[in-house]
Amino acid sequence: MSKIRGRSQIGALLAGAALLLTAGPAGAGWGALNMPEGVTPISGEVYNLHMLILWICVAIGIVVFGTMIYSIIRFRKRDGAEAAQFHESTTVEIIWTIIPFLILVGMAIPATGTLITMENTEDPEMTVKVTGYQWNWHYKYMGEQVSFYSNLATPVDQIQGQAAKNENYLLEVDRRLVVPTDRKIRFLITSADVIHSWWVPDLGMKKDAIPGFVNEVWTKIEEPGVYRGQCTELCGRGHGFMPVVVEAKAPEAYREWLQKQKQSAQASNGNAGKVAQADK
Ligand SMILES: [Cu+2]
Repeated sequence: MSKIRGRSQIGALLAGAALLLTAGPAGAGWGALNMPEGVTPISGEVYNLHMLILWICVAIGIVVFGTMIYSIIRFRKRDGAEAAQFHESTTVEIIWTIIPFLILVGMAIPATGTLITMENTEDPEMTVKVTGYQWNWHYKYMGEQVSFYSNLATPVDQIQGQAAKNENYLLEVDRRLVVPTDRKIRFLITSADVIHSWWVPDLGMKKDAIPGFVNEVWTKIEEPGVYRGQCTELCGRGHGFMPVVVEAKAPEAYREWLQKQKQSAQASNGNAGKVAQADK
């Protein structure tokens, strides 16, 4: 009786596992579980790399657990099976060294290629300096005299649970980082106080912001849109309150936006000058 029950349980487990596997990418909720594919060539590469390594791990899991489960069922001590002895077997040692080595090389080759592309910040078409503060981000468009802080815009009553939470709860800012699509943008990332980390999953991009260091990262966004991220280095009490919002506009719309920023910056400088004059 117990034998039959045991077999049926194993059968149910195997059927469950098969169901999970066949559900695959088409299964409901898969997209929510998996990492985003993103909107840049790098994020696409990272996604493909992740899927390749995932399926290699799944194959290894099937081979290892398949062998284990088969052996447990097929060779039972109760049925008189005796363990084979492999002590000091050179052949076995060579096999279990060479196979993992080949698997690792198979994963390292594409991963190295992606890392090299990721780190290649040469020949950018524009540069934005990103500075982390406790607890907001500062963006400076290099060579454009445009710079501003980007603060959390989620109302306090939502944070304190006194109002219903927005769709982009804790992921909205007063001023977005606006960038053009189809341009190689270099980001210089640093911090003015503690270590922060600038992270936008859809752009396949995450870099530590370290005081006294300037880290580089680059992106080329293919689709206009709004991409959200967060600080991902535990940086203090307000760590959860410093989102990153990047808005990618078509190059023409971006130029218009930049022009407006310059004009309003000039206007406010002019006003500041007038106030200073009046004070005298
Ligand atoms: Cu931070």
